[in-house]
Amino acid sequence: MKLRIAIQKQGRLADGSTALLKRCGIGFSNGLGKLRPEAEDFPLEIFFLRDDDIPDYVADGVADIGIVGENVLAEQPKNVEVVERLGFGRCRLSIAVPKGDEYSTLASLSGKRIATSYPNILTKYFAANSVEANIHEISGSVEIAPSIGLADAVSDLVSSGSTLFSNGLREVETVLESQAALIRRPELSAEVEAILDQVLFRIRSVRAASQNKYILLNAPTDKADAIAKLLPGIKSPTMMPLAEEGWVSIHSVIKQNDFWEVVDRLKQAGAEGILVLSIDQMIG
Ligand code: PRT
Ligand code: ZN
Repeated sequence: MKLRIAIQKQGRLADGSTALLKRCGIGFSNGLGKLRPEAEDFPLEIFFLRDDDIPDYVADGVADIGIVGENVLAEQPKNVEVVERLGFGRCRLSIAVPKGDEYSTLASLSGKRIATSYPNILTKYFAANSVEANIHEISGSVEIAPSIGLADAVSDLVSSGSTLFSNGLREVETVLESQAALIRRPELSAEVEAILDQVLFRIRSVRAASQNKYILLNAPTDKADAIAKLLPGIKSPTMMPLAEEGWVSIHSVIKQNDFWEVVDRLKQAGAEGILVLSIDQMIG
């Protein structure tokens, strides 16, 4: 029995999805144009698909789990559950207007034509804000719609913002934040469910590791307690005397997000020789 996972064949989620599986120790050969490779050392079968097809394949039971952008799920809800958000493929669905156009609130778009590939999300968003606009669905190159006179505004996915900028558009509203998510079919056999648990355990360890750093530093013994208090570690930090009299070595794990702020405070408190290391896996 194998767990069948659907991931994007080519595109913005493809590398992140295969990299995540590899970091989980699930290797597979991607070459030879094989559409359904099997993992080498794990009971997993992989389907490479277009991202838009992934929720359907999972809902229909062709695959058991899949990796897809939350934006795709929000546009077309399917009978799948989000098990875990994966932290890559981050983007937002925004509304943008031509740079020179006036804009104050969403009501500025009342009666205007908005071009988008996300008509369902947009329709709901405008309805929720009691603004009536003309949602015009187009499947690609949304950003050129205003310049060719097809729309007054657009709603498209944005990550760096450079596509909007180079098309003379200005981002004015965020409709939805999105990232890649692991989805599953609600009903799975007990055997497949057990394999999924193993995959999830590995994914969570990898994710925890990438959100944390291992920090080592030297502190004068008389300042060690004050310095240790600055380390919001998982548990209280490890302290070990150094060969050099009057100094201790302190080890701890800190959150990636807190990192620069904590390092600044540690230096001010008298820490020296600060080393920060990435963590490969973090087993809770
Ligand atoms: O062939 P297939 O159907 O599988 O791929 P696709 O072309 O439909 O999707 P793809 O690979 O472009 O995107 C897959 C998923 O990546 C999306 O569903 C999102 O969840 C996520 N994602 C993250 C993005 C972006 N960032 C993104 N920037 N998807 C698209 N874009 C596009 C956006 O539409 C615009 O054209 O990138 C452009 C804007 O980028 P910036 O950096 O200039 O702002
Ligand atoms: Zn697609």
